[in-house]
Amino acid sequence: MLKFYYSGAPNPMKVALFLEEAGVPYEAVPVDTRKGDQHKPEYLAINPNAKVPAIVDGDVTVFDSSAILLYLAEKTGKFLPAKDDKARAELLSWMFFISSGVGPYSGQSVHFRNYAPDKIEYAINRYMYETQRHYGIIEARLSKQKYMLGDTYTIVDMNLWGWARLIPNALGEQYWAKFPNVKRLIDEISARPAAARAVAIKDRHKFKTEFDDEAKRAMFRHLHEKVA
Ligand SMILES: N[C@@H](CCC(=O)N[C@@H](CS)C(=O)NCC(=O)O)C(=O)O
Repeated sequence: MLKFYYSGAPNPMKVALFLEEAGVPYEAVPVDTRKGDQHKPEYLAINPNAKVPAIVDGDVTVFDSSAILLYLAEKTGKFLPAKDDKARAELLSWMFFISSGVGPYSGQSVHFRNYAPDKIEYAINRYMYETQRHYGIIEARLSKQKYMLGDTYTIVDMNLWGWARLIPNALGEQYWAKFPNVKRLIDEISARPAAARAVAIKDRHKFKTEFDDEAKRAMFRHLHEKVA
């Protein structure tokens, strides 16, 4: 059975949503990133980047959430747009836009707003600026169409859902008012039974909740290693 290496964080949750939506049988394997499981040699053999998610499907290993979504969608033939060059180009453009822009900028915005030991105004402003700029582009698109690729719910919407439901953490609760169409889509996806099941997966396992020194050492390794 497919093994899904996960935690309750945004990137694994996109994959959980797909697995639940598509009805793919899987075994959820917890990777407790606050305990440092991501750095264990057996996990690094699956994902050398020491992050979640990753999947092992028979003799196939895939890491990085967008790569996993594309792999699973192409394998199952589900949640993809029409099979023509134009639709595939749109699919790839928006998948990469989300994975190289929305995800990293949102993640850094959450970090500098909530976790950095010093509140660095320049860093907070830069990452919030870029995060809200990316959501502005998505808002403009969703003001003209129901889903990211038109009339059909696809992996691009699932990819967006992973991070956009955390807009309050990345930007602040008040930003929902700036992105009403992003909110419309995220609320619609969150109301789907598959999304509720995806979010509930993490209750099957006991993850560490404290963000103590062990967690910081595992997740913020730069705190203990000066490279600049
Ligand atoms: N580009 C990767 C990023 C994965 C990522 O940053 N995962 C986070 C959770 S959302 C993680 O594993 N954090 C633990 C750590 O940084 O040690 C993807 O899209 O899967």
